[in-house]
Amino acid sequence: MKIEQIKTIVTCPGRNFVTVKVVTDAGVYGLGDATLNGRELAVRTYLDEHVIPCLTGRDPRRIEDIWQYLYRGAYWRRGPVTMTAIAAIDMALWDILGKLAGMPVYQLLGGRSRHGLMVYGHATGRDHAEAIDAVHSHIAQGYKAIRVQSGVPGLSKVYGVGTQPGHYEPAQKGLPPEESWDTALYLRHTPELFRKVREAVGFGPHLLHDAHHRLTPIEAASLGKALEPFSLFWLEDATPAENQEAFRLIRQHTTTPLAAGEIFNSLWDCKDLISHQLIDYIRTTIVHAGGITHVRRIADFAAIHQVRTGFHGATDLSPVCMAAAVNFGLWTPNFGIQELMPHGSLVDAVFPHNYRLEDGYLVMDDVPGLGVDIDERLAARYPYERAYLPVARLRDGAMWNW
Ligand code: CS2
Ligand code: MG
Repeated sequence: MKIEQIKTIVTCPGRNFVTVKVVTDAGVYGLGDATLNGRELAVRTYLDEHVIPCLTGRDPRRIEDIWQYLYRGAYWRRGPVTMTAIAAIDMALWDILGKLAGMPVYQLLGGRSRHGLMVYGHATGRDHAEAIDAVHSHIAQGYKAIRVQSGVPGLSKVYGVGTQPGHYEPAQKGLPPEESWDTALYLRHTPELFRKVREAVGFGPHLLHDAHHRLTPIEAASLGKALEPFSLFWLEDATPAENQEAFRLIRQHTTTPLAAGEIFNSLWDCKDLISHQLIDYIRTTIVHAGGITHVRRIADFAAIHQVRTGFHGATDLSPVCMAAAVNFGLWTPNFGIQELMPHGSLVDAVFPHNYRLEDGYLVMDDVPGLGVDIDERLAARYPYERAYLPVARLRDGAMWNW
């Protein structure tokens, strides 16, 4: 059996997605997500110019060998562009293997560990009252876990808070918007938000919060401590994690569980965080960390250190990645939670899929492969549009962290 053709499909049904389609001579094809928010065309070029020409004619069932070929063989290891490109090919090959076997990919990984994946939804509000309304509406929709973000008085815009409750889009059309940031205002405001949310809904629902890497380690430690009475499921990306040691300081001061890793690309980015048990949840995703083949290694490494998965699942991860995440989460023994920001109906039409939300859990029917497709004709009607995440500047104009 041979790989006959591989193509990259770029489409923008409201936001940009890059998809890989691997076609075999056996009449089956596989899909992989290759979307890297704000850097989409770099991955497409990497695939088109440097990966695809090396793969045509190979046996698509040699998933491990192709992974090692693309990772070890390239000389230049790791990095978001490389690992997203490898991930896309890897996902597509697992999809093909599932179709050949007539089984969902989770069966190939070792079968179901659970009936569905507990997800967390996004409750956002421009102020506390709006955020609390959004929490109520998520509870009414059956969500068992809810991330809460709100506007901060004194800051005109806060990332992760939409213009309407419950919705925000990570990227904006055009060049990167600039937002201003003030850590002191944020730190004053956030514990108060969670005090009010707990007062309004009690301790039943799981609550989560994302600090988007904006804090220093000591600021993160103080926020974690201030949030302890409100019993969070996790505090996410409290500080930038290039220096994995930074989390040791946070850990010394707080028992609020910590999550990190949505921007990591390999096990090497989280090895120390996991082995020293400095985090509780690893957010590294299939699309940005080398596909199912590599994320399985991360999850297994995490399992022996009692770290659970909590994959990134914002709207910039396509339904192809979500389908892979659902298959993965049904199997992985140390699954923790899955982020869910539902795509709109147009994205769902471009990527028809088999997973769905039922009473706060993502479930899927048994279909061969990943259980997702692409409507190429519809996709072609929405060409790429330049779009970026915002950047953050401090009050004095200096650039600040993501
Ligand atoms: C966020 C995302 O979902 C999350 O936890 O951090 O909005 C993230 O910033 C974007 O997906 C980046 O592309
Ligand atoms: Mg995040």
